Amino acid sequence: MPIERVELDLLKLPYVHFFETSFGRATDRTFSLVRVYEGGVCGWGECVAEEAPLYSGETTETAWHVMKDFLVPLVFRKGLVEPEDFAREAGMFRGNRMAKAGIELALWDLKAKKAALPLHRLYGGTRGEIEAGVSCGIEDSLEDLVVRVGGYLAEGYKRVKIKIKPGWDEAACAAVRGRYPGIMLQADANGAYSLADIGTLKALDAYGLLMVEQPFPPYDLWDHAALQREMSTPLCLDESVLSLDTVRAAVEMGSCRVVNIKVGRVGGVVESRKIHDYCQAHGVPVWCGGMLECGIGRAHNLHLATLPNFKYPNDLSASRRYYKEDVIDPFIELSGPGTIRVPEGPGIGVNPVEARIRRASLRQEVFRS
Ligand code: OSB
Ligand code: MG
Repeated sequence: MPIERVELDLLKLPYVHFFETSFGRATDRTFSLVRVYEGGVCGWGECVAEEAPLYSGETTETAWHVMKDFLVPLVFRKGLVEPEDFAREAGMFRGNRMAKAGIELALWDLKAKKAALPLHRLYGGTRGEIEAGVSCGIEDSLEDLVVRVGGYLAEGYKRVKIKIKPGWDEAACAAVRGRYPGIMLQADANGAYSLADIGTLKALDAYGLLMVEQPFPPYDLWDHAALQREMSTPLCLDESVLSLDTVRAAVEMGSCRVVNIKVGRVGGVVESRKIHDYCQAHGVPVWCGGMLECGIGRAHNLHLATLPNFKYPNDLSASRRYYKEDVIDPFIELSGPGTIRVPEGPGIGVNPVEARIRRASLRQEVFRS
């Protein structure tokens, strides 16, 4: 049957603790939820576009506009229900990948619920538990950072990523590495450097980092390749990876040795799986990045991260690391030291809580076929 109704919700949720990157400090997150209905079954998606076009060119408002005025009408006009059909047809529109992913994810959840299977079974996932890492923002002082990292380690996280920017890089790595010598540690610059900073970046080789993520801006594949030739630490690309084509260029050019997959950034699960398979065939490990999603987007990420070439710990943490009132029941929690069990119920396998969504909602719109 065709999709009979689509609902969009714009939510604002306060963080448990502010999150600061090279883009600035945020104390809450605005994002949208997508619901698609077919014959009384509801599929859920999350659109990870942020309020400001800092991480990506999309924003909550551009994504809303593209979903409302182009993607939802496309679903109705062509009677699209299968996520693969939607991905192919939505390809007629350029860019706007986070908007596309929001709808595609909802269609995946719907498909799995209709088949009464957890999503990871549709994807061909090969594990029931994923490795959970934690992403730590820039703090007011190095001591604050060390204390915060210590708290996460005490909760059981086995891999820590710290955000870096010019002026908060070597000292931050030295402080954390000095206090916790044996941990899996990595750094993420969100594109804050240029080739002129090569000395600072090369100095990070001394800290035994698992990888350095996205030192240069997104379109600088060439300079990433030049830096990777000079550094022994593997580079990982996040913002640069928008599609299978950009991954092929990056891998062939030697711009990175590791790839961060975010389903929103690449426009959906169909594209994520293509990237995953290409990387697997070329000996490039991947891991699942995060956008500080609420439980709905994070549950989607958990299922994706069950694929076999997700070889590093992921930016997937427990609900409480992000939000006091996550919008799902039960909350996502660590199931063992540094691991999260993947839900086994149908679809995403977590239950959205309507009352909490209503409380956090800034705006809702309903579309009928
Ligand atoms: O660069 O990985 C990033 C959050 C928002 C935007 C960009 C990034 C991040 C994170 C969060 O690091 C990771 C998470 O969701 O746990
Ligand atoms: Mg990143």
